[in-house]
Amino acid sequence: MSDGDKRGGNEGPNTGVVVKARPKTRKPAMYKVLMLNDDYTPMEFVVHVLERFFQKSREEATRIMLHVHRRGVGVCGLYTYEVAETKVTQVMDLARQNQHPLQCTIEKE
Ligand code: TYC
Repeated sequence: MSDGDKRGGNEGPNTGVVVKARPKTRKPAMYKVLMLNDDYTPMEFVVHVLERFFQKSREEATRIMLHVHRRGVGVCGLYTYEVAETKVTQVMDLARQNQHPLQCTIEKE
């Protein structure tokens, strides 16, 4: 038997313990969807948009809309990039169809 060859023990590199491989993963980057104030879009339309595309209750939607109205900008939600992009497109499409100048943007968290 060679020097490093210790048979019969239960220590060393081959003790039958299985350790699952745990490849490193990364949390996806998150993006805020921001709503911008303007002087023309009706308040009710903004509340509707927040309910329809951001799953807000009427109370929460109203709170966010009033925040944007008073402060100029507000957060609608936090999403992965593709979801955030889709929300912005949906909001801007509906606003345009209704001839409202409502603007929405994305900001990295
Ligand atoms: N400022 C608009 C008004 O007085 C209401 C409004 C709120 C518009 C939020 C856009 O993102 C907005 N009719």
